Amino acid sequence: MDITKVRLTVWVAVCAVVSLQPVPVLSSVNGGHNCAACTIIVSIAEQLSEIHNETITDGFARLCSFLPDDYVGPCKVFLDLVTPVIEELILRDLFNPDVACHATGICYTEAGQPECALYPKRKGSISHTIKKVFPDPMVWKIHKQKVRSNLKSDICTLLPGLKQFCEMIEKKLTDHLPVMDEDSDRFSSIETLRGSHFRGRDCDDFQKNFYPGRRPIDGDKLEDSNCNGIYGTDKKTGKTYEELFCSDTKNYGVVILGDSAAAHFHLPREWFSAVEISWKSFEPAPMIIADEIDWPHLSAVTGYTNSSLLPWWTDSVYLKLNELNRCNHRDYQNIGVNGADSGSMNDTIQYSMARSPKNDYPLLVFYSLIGNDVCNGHANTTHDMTLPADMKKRFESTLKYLDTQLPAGSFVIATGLADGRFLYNTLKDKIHPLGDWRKDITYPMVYDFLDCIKSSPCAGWMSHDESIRNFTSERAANLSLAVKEVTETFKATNFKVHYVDYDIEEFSRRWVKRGGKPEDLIEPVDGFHPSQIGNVITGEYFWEHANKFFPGVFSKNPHNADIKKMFGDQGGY
Ligand SMILES: *[C@@H]1O[C@H](CO)[C@@H](O)[C@H](O)[C@H]1NC(C)=O
Ligand SMILES: *[C@@H]1O[C@H](CO)[C@@H](O)[C@H](O)[C@H]1NC(C)=O
Ligand SMILES: *[C@@H]1O[C@H](CO)[C@@H](O)[C@H](O)[C@H]1NC(C)=O
Ligand SMILES: *[C@@H]1O[C@H](CO)[C@@H](O)[C@H](O)[C@H]1NC(C)=O
Ligand SMILES: *[C@@H]1O[C@H](CO)[C@@H](O)[C@H](O)[C@H]1NC(C)=O
Ligand SMILES: *[C@@H]1O[C@H](CO)[C@@H](O)[C@H](O)[C@H]1NC(C)=O
Ligand SMILES: [Ca+2]
Ligand SMILES: [Ca+2]
Ligand SMILES: [Ca+2]
Repeated sequence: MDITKVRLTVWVAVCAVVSLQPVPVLSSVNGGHNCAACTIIVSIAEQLSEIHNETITDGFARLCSFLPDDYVGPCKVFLDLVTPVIEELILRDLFNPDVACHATGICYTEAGQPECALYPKRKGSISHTIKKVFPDPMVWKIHKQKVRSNLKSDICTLLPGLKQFCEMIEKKLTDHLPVMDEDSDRFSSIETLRGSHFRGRDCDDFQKNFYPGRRPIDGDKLEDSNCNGIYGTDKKTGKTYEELFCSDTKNYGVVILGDSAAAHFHLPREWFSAVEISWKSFEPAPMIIADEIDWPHLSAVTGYTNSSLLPWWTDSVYLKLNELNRCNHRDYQNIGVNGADSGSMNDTIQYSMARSPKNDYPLLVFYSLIGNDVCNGHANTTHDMTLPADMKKRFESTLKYLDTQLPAGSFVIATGLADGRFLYNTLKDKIHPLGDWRKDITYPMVYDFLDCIKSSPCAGWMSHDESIRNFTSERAANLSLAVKEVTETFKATNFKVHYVDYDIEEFSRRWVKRGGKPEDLIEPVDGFHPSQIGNVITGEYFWEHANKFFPGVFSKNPHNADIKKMFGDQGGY
């Protein structure tokens, strides 16, 4: 599964028009992600113009001016395309974002498809409204063609000098390995592009046998070969510090093999709310894009830092392991990929994990694919879901591979799928960030619109039809059972394996008990992924189960205080 198959459309929405990501190919209809992007951008611009008492053209200019320099160009191109149409519609009091995006030809209605709209239709069908305003089809056809061909061209080619950069990213992103990795040991010395946000930072990017998680070379007498910040020799005893401080307690690294939830997909809500949007909200955009819109450094399993960019703090299995034993510093890998399911995990993604069974410390591995096996597929939602027998075979195949890669004495915890009915049940009356200004857009409206253009990240759960949601959950439960059965029968040489439910209802009970609200657990923009606090609660739950299943394994290092005194922050991250 590569970046071109990412189904998380609200992201695509923004990126397709204003970013340098390759434009993803989706099985969408009626304009798909370009239509979603147009509708979102026109909505925000129009709301901005009302908030600031200015014309919609000025609202657009304001929106474009918020974007980082690289994005202003494409934004202006888009602006030039749509403003004449919007001005005409406003003049006739027929403007709304749906009508505007249909009138420009960015949204359209394919044969046999329904006419898609985010807002309630005011005066009959959109196409009828448009015919009234633009009765001359020839002139109009030319304009529409211009719009479509402009949107079809790769955004990368619109921006001078970016073409090679885009090609490099596109090529590397498909194997889920760090783009910047001089010594090809699968660890990077930069943060983004699958660097240290995803895997512990390479402390020497010119030595292939220096990387996080390895057993120290010659006790790290002179240099830090495992990047945990501990090296050198104690003059008094003549012993290396690795031996003094790290040999009484077992060292463990942590890995998650998973999907966008594992990688912590997150779109800033400030980008979608006309009330909150500002120049400042787009400052981190280049980083966010270069991280594939994922925030693994704040995630449930591999998070290691707090960020002022998200509400709430970070806690994770990695932080717990590191708190117990500071020798585990930097030994984490997030092998989470947007859109991953059991098939792509087994076919490709699993191979991007880095571990030497001989040279490295054992691992605690999480296998967590919580939805794409029932979410992928739009043409025939129910027909395209993974079958339990396939889930079993693929998961078994992944475990077999892990048995060849994991150092002896490792542990694996596999989770089931989520029960995504929690999403609709929790958000059905709530206002989406796009509706912040007028309190007019609810989550079901967004879900239905995305479903209509066949760009929903999960048509089965983000549906107004309860029987479809029920069917999706029933299949998800069957797939969870398949995973559980494999964990009960699989014979591994190098690890022990256990199953745990991915129990959102339980996460919700825990958070509500601490004074929170169930909706806090869901990403506000996509209405689909676990939020920052959702990740914290998930991490706590995972850690609790790791200790329950494997009691006494993860133990406290008595030398933590000495390590801190001697090596400070151990080189940080
Ligand atoms: C909005 O601007 C117009 C003219 O630019 C002015 O007449 C009107 O009073 C303004 N409204 C508000 C609410 O500021
Ligand atoms: C993050 O913030 C929380 C709450 O303020 C704090 O307890 C924790 O130590 C911080 N974690 C890190 C890694 O800085
Ligand atoms: C698992 O992936 C391998 C390639 O990595 C492939 O040969 C095999 O058929 C896959 N197994 C299943 C059950 O899909
Ligand atoms: C979806 O696939 C199932 C199973 O093949 C079939 O029975 C059903 O008619 C299909 N539905 C649509 C809308 O194509
Ligand atoms: C969906 O499942 C719930 C809970 O099991 C049940 O109460 C409800 O009646 C079901 N609805 C439909 C339409 O099947
Ligand atoms: C789930 O499994 C049960 C038992 O095998 C089966 O009867 C049911 O049809 C399955 N449901 C779905 C949605 O796959
Ligand atoms: Ca490297
Ligand atoms: Ca290295
Ligand atoms: Ca070391």
